[in-house]
Amino acid sequence: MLSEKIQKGLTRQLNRESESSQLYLSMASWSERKGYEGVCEFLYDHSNEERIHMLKLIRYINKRGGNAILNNDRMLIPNITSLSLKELFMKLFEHEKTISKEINLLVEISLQEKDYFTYNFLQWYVKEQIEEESLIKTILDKIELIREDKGGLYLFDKDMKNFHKNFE
Ligand code: OFO
Repeated sequence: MLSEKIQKGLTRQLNRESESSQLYLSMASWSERKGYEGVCEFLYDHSNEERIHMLKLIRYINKRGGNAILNNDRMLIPNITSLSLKELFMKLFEHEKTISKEINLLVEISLQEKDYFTYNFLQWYVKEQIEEESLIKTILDKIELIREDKGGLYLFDKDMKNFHKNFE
């Protein structure tokens, strides 16, 4: 059984992952409308990944006799319509750093509660967050290099189609 504290923390996290999925999805739609064919594929793909992160938590909570509750009343989708591509990825980078902090906090709680099953389960998320932060930072660095260069932007967008797969 999960302690009340762990149940609360895991539930919060599953809702954060659901919000992440929505955030990437809204950005995918934005970039599709802007004509960024590669960027939008990357973001649509990543939205699906975030949904998998959420699902893993739901299945784990239920398997441990908890109650996985989806509570989408705290959507954090920012208004992105006036953002540049760089600002969009800066927002994502900040978002991923916040998620990392939350995962770290959950790990801490699992140790306080002496819930080593949950501690072990969370190690997948710890590893994943290292990848997530690094992935978005790498993309931001590329955008920084390109700046206003239209040709560079075109090639960057083309590369983004496969970037996700190549990174792993
Ligand atoms: Fe679920 O890792 Fe990104 O947000």
